[in-house]
Amino acid sequence: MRYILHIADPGYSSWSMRAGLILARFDIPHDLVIHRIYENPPLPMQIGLPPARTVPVLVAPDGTVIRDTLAIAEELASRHPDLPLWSADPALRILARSLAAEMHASFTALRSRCPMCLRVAYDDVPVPDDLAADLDRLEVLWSDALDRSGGPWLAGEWSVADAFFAPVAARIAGYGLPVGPTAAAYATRHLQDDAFVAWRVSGLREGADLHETVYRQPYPRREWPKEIAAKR
Ligand SMILES: N[C@@H](CCC(=O)N[C@@H](CS)C(=O)NCC(=O)O)C(=O)O
Repeated sequence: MRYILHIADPGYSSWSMRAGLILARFDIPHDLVIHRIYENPPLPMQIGLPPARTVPVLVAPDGTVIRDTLAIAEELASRHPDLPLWSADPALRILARSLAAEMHASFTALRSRCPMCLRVAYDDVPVPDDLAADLDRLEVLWSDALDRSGGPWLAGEWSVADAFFAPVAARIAGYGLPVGPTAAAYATRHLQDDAFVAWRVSGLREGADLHETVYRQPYPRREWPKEIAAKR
């Protein structure tokens, strides 16, 4: 019995990546259906599961359709109580849920100014005040979580909270964003994680080079980093 996860361009769709990493990291049997965000027919028609409008969309083995990454994570946790999707420890579970919820609802400057792109990395990216504020908040959240849990992931073992911040690590890497030593080490952990690396490989292979069109950036390009150096 397998799940079907509808995603879009894995090199660019950060919400797809979050859901895909959760399924991959917890070895939940699934197949991917890959759509193209900026091709016709429009994405909702490609998905073909109205009223689903965005990706990811998960179809459970019993045919139930689940929309929105947070709802997908919660439903997977309900259907697989044996798996520590949110951590098995009650206090760390609350921590993981709080972190994922804040990521889901916030960080608008980071998300709009630095769209995820797993194909190229940039130098000399400006950091206006709203982006700097988002980076400051990351430092606070990540340091607090790693202190409480003892690491190496936000809630100790890898959890949904880490899935939600994996595309943030990709943005820090791709845009060379200035972070301190704790955030740099945590983001590097993502870059070197097998599931992250496998997702990035599919992102390099699948679909058009959107960074040459809709996501084109005016900054000089550099090689994708293997690790992130602290810049604060
Ligand atoms: N709140 C949604 C956001 C999903 C989302 O915005 N997905 C993007 C791809 S990363 C999308 O489908 N964009 C197409 C569109 O907005 O038309 C979630 O958590 O799943």
